[in-house]
Amino acid sequence: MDSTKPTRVVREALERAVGKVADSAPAIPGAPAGAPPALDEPTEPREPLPPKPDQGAPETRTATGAETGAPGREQQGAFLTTSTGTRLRDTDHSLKAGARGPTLLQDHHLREKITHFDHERIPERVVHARGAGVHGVFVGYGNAEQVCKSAFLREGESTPVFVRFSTVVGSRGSADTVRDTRGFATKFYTSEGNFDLVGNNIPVFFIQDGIKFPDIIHAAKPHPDREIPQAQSAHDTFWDFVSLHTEATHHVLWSMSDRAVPRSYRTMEGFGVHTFRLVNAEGATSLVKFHWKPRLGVHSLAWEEAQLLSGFDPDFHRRDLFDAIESGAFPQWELGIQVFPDTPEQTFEGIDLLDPTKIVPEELAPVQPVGVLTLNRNTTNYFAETEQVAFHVGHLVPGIDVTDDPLLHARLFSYIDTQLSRLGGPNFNQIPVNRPHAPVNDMLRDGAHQHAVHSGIAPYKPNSLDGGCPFHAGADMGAYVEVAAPVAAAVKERKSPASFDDHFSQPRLFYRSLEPVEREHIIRAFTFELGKCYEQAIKERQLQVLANVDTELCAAVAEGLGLPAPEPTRALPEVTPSAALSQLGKRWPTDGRVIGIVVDAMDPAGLDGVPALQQAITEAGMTPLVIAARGGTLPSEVTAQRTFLTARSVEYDALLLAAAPPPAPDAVVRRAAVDPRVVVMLQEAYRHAKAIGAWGTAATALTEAGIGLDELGVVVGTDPAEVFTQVRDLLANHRVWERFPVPTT
Ligand code: HDE
Repeated sequence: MDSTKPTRVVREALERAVGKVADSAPAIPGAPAGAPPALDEPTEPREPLPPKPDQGAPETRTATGAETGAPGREQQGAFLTTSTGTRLRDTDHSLKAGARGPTLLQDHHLREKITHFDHERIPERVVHARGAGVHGVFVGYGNAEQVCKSAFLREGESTPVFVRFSTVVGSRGSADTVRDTRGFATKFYTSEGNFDLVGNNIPVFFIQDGIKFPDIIHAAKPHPDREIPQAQSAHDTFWDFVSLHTEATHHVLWSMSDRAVPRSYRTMEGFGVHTFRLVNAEGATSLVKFHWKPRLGVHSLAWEEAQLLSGFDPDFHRRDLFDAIESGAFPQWELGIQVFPDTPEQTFEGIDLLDPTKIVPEELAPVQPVGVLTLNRNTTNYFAETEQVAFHVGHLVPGIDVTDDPLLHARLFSYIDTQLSRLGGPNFNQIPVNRPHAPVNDMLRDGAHQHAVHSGIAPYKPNSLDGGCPFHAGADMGAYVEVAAPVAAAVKERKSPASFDDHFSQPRLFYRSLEPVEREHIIRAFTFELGKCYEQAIKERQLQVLANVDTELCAAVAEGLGLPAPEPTRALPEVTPSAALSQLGKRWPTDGRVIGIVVDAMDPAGLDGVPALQQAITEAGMTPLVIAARGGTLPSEVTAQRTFLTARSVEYDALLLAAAPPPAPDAVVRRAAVDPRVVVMLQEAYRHAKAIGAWGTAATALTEAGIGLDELGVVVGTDPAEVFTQVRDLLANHRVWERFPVPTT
């Protein structure tokens, strides 16, 4: 298959689709409204303010997919009304029998307002409850035609998409940066109907058969008696289950790796996990695995950073995504496929393609890019879009079919079923964010929240009363036709194939493919999580699992736990490491990174060079945030975005010091040369292996923090622009990796 990069046609389609937002991007993203508010409450009636330039809503379609151009039920008009459009004079006081009298049942406005409020919440997703959604566009490269006939993959074809990223275990209000798998669900509104690719940022899953899903989720969720801990796998029930259920081991290794604490949604890979079956125009089939490859590379947080962020900024990932889009740093991923011949045994190089706990190393089957996704519009309303979006692995289009992966089959049932209770009925596909852009003519009728006013009297087939409409389409007219895949003669039984029995060789492959520093992070993650368990039997059982993965890993975790390391109970296989699994060793674009600049509000001379530095950072596609002892406008017209009270190093990818500010009046420790919060920021940034730059007298702050001026990743100079250039260069490696301690063996 030809894997050429985007052609001119693709670039043009992309520019058409993304251009409009880029033009109006503000310098510092994150302001809450489209216009700054007046100091006093406005009194003149006016139309509602439009959304901010980075925001968009689902395209205006009817419930049957036709383009309308008409506004939906948005806020409109200058005056407050009831839900049926009657203007209101007062929404601040209930109707009472006198100012000090009882409230009257007659007050229909009060009752409508409170009743609606009482029902504002819908059940959160049973898994993946916490998420962030944005709009974008997908442009096909055209090179997938040999294997897939889907229209959205054609050269230059531009398809609107909605993507929802999520954590799995936590409740809707939990923190973004917990150690967890991330969901990466994409709805393509293609001309042939909606295609949902409902994937994760980890390429394998805990279970091989969907019937085990309630078990793994019940084990990972908080303990049912006290409902603790929230959004964590570091507790007894999780480790109890996975230590007994060894098919989870591969996913567990990924969960204990840096992959489970992404730096950003923008720096995550995505995976379809299951093997899918593609069909080309001639009807030939191939088996494939889907991959999303981020243009910015795959990067993670340091574990301590992730923990601190859970407190300092629980919205870190969604804020990062929205701010990057608002500032015009649109994240991009290439959609890639690994292609395997569709053979009767459905294996590739001895790997069972129906086993969702296995990957196929990229060295054996390269990932071939077939199109590019650009996320370019934030939502206008979280509930209407992100909360109500309903994904379903059964939303397929011609050219894409499922395989007999038993995990996928349970999902084919589950996703429609869950929407019924979450979205209150069977008409969830009529909600604006779920509406297809292809015409809908489905003969499904009535039900709660029916939006369509269907005409005709014969919603059944065959009929003559509606002229026989709607008619079946043939495959040549774009109909979805399931592949006539053979099913091997079999008996009915509750059983997995013998090829699903190997639970240890791929976890070992993953561990052995990583660099020493990445392996050290896995060791620490296991030690942390098992260290949080109360039951020694569970720790010992999990150590036995680790012994069967890797002796060094097991020994290091056992040492951390203060327990003896067990011997493996089976031979450890030879594995060929896959370099593609490591995050290290490459250099990446730095778009959308955040640079903190520490200044001294009392030192006008030191502030002189800051505006030019801010401009250089912005021009480099990054966001500069000035940190000072107090907020507001400082000398040299510099505005402080953060103060020592609100800032913490975890928010920044790199720190620049324009000054070594003395303790501010609100510092607890006053007898020091440098404000203690600046010292903490520097020490944390250093510990998290971040680049740090300083010029002039600011270098004294480094000394105060115990950081040597000649240490790796510390840039000391005289010219701010020159220091920034070197720091930016370091950022292309993501971190100063050499600073992390590594295992000695
Ligand atoms: Fe899901 N999963 N899942 N899942 N899943 C849901 O659907 C389920 C699985 C994934 O942003 C639910 O609408 C079962 C694998 C994502 O809205 C629910 C099984 C993968 C999202 C559900 C799996 C995923 C979900 C919850 C085992 C990676 C978030 C609410 C057979 C390939 C989608 C909802 C969004 C959501 C069931 C396994 C990914 C309950 C039964 C494997 C990204 O239907």
